[in-house]
Amino acid sequence: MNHDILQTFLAYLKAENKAQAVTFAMKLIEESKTTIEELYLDILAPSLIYFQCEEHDEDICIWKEHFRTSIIRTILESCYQYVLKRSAQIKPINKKIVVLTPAFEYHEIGAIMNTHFMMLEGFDANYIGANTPRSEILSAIRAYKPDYVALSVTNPYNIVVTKQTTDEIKRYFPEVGIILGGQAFKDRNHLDNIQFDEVLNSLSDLKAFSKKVAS
Ligand code: B12
Repeated sequence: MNHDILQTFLAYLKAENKAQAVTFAMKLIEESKTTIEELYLDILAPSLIYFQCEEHDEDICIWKEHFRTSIIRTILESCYQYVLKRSAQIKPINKKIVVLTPAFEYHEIGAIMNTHFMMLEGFDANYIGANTPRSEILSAIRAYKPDYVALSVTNPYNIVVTKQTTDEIKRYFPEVGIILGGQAFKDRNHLDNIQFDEVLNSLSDLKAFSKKVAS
């Protein structure tokens, strides 16, 4: 990834210039200067993960973080049509995945990105939302009949609700596989006592999983 590209993008974000940031990112895709994977992992993710507020006033920091996230979300939604186009050209893996974040978990950018990555690997994947109550997850499984449910968890406080959610999924739908991903599982101790089938923490993990499932 060209360092100047990241710096230009960060400058638009720093100036809170949503129009220029979105236009710049979409041009990179339209002109094939980056792939979707590079855009997400080398530009969008670091622009959030390494965001540091220069203000001393915490209130200002919070709206800046919200605004930055909303810019990134707009770019992700704008990329969806390019994800569809590319995924139409690859061999489908006939497996459905429902992606979500469990109740109380508001961090959703990683979940949206990975839904797109799953589509680009050939999965029939859909992101159904953040902060999803347990009853709604069970209802989505009943209606949509996925092969897998993928839960993205960032905040370690949400490990307890993740355990309750995965216990319920396995109790009522033992045939549905559970995929876990997100910052909370970087600490493997957080997996203790949770029922799951796969933990995927990177695009290479996801690629290895798709190979395994497709074969
Ligand atoms: C944006 C943001 C928010 C936004 C989220 C908005 C949104 N719509 O998503 C808002 C403002 C809501 C928010 C709120 C809070 N946040 Co916040 N937030 C962030 C921030 C700046 C970026 C997160 C992000 O989007 N990263 C970019 C994505 C792409 O990275 P990612 O999620 O890790 O995903 C990658 C991988 O983990 C993986 N992955 C993720 N999910 C999945 C799923 C699957 C299936 C797979 C295969 C892979 C995968 O793939 C991605 C690409 O590599 C981080 C800073 C940081 N260092 O991450 C803090 C951070 C996560 N937040 C934090 C905190 C503490 C909070 C609050 C508690 C703050 C508060 N006091 O209110 C609340 C909690 C809200 C809640 N109940 O969930 C802490 C968490 C610390 C911790 N480990 O406990 C962080 C780390 C900030 C910090 N340094 O303290 N936050």
